Amino acid sequence: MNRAIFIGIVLWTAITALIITNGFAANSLAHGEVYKQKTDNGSSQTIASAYVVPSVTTTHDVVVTSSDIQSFPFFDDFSTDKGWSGYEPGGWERRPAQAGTPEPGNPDPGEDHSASEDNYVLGYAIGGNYPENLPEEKEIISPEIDCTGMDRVFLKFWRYLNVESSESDYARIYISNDRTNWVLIYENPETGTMDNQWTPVVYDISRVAAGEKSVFIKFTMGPTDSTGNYSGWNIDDLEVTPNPVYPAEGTIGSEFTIQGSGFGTKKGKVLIGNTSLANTSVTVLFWSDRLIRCRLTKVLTPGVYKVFPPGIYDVTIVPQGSPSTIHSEAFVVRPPEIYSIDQGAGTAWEQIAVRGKFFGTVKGKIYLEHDGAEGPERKNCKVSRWTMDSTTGEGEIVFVVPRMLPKVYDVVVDLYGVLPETEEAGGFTVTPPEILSIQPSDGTAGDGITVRGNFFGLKTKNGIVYGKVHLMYSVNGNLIKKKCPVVSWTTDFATDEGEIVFVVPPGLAPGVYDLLVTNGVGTDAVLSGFTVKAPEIVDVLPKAGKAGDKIILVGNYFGSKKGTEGNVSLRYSANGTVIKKNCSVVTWTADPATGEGTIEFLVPKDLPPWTYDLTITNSVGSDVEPSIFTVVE
Ligand SMILES: [Ca+2]
Ligand SMILES: [Ca+2]
Ligand SMILES: [Ca+2]
Repeated sequence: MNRAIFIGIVLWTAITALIITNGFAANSLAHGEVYKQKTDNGSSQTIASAYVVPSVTTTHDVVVTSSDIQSFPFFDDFSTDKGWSGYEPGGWERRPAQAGTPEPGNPDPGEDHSASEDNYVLGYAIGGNYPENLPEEKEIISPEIDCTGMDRVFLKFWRYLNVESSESDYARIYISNDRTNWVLIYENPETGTMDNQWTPVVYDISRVAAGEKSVFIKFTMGPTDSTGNYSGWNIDDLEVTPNPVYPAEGTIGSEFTIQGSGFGTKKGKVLIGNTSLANTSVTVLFWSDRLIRCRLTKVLTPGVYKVFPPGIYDVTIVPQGSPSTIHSEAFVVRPPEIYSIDQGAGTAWEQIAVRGKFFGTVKGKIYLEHDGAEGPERKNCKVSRWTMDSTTGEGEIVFVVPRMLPKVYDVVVDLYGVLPETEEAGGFTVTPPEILSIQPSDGTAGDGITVRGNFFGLKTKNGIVYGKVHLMYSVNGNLIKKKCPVVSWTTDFATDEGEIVFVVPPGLAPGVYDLLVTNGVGTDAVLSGFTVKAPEIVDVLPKAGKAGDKIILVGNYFGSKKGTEGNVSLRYSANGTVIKKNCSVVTWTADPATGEGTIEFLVPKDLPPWTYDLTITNSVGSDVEPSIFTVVE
């Protein structure tokens, strides 16, 4: 491509000369001289013209952009300034795409068309709306483009345009050979224009541009009326090219158009081929004398497709009854590109979305892979969604995380098995559960305990229970795990936040335990995370009563149910005499959040009047309050 663009610093070092440095060369220019730079094909091009220098000797940092003639084909992704004129702050701008506010119409996009680091686009009021009451057309004009020797010329670009009906506001495109007389090639229609994605457009501008030494493109915004200001033009990846195919890149399932004339009215064939793939016909969706629409597919047998490996292809048009036309290197088959993985981490059976381009319209394979001792190890992931927009190439794959070891994995997209794979290194981390809180962190048998955290995933899959909660303790150096009944196990897969409610099992001695949460991937443990408590008596009301009276016992860690081991008894022992009677329990309740409990019991019959010890027992242990209750007659 014989194109040379210069951005550098101009140093005013003398009254009538300037020096341009760009890291490669330093040239001193006198007034009236031009700075030329050798291009890839060896020819010289004008990079900058010296002009009358004011009589100052100060140093200025100035960005100089070329004002030379742009060679053909012309391509601009707006990452550098190629010499468009008409910029003004808040009007026509070249800067990173910036999402705007929604109303009315769709806001400006937050990203440029092809994923690039600079994110630059050409747009009107980038990140905002065009103003109301613009009195005239606001213009941005391309550099001069030399189309000498081209008998067909196409203007192609990606558009994100929002503009009110042309009864109110205007967006137009013009072409010129002299920058004075302009030919209108586009005006927004009477229905409002509301792009909500980057949209490819192509115009055959041959009638103005074919064979011409000077071609200029002009976009305009306005005039606008007094109400309804939309977000206006956003333009990216603009080309002036003889290639009639557009978009000129894609993959299996991509649709493209071919513009021209003399195709005939009867449907012919379109072939794709190169040195590695013999000419192969693709699906023709529409055929007219001036426009053909195709899809890059060839069905070999139902469900089996011809593979077009990534590469540059010739496109051959075969009309019925007239000679074929070959457009050399007119279409590029692209490998898949991964832009983002919606969650960088997750646990078994989560659905993860991968966004990108050129995934194809037929389901391929996606793997999680890492370097094992014997080389790469990978697991094929179940695919629940595999889509691609056949025009823009934008796509989404949703896969299910397999049960695999917690690790950082590469995400590998494999289209049709035979094409080169696309990999996002370290793109996904398979993650075991993470416990963030245990509420409450102590309790007794039967209490419901809530564990909150991340990556709990699913409790049960295909009838197999993977989700488990244990309390663990050590006896003589041996770790013993007691399984806890799980009441509920929930995960919000959008955020990976989850909640588990388990019940403290019976049969554990009072003490401090480690809490373990396990799922299909692994286990998280909170050491000393939970304390099992025996009941504690706080008070007895009233402290005296006769047989049959209802007495209230207040305390902690009674447990929410009496169960088979729950017991309240009155006891007296002195001089070898032991009197002990179990009391009939009327109610046994506990607040699991606070551990506070209340028991109502009846004073037993046949107890001699005396002052007794009171004992409460549950499956964890007992508490005794000496000489607290007096039986009276
Ligand atoms: Ca761009
Ligand atoms: Ca308006
Ligand atoms: Ca805008």
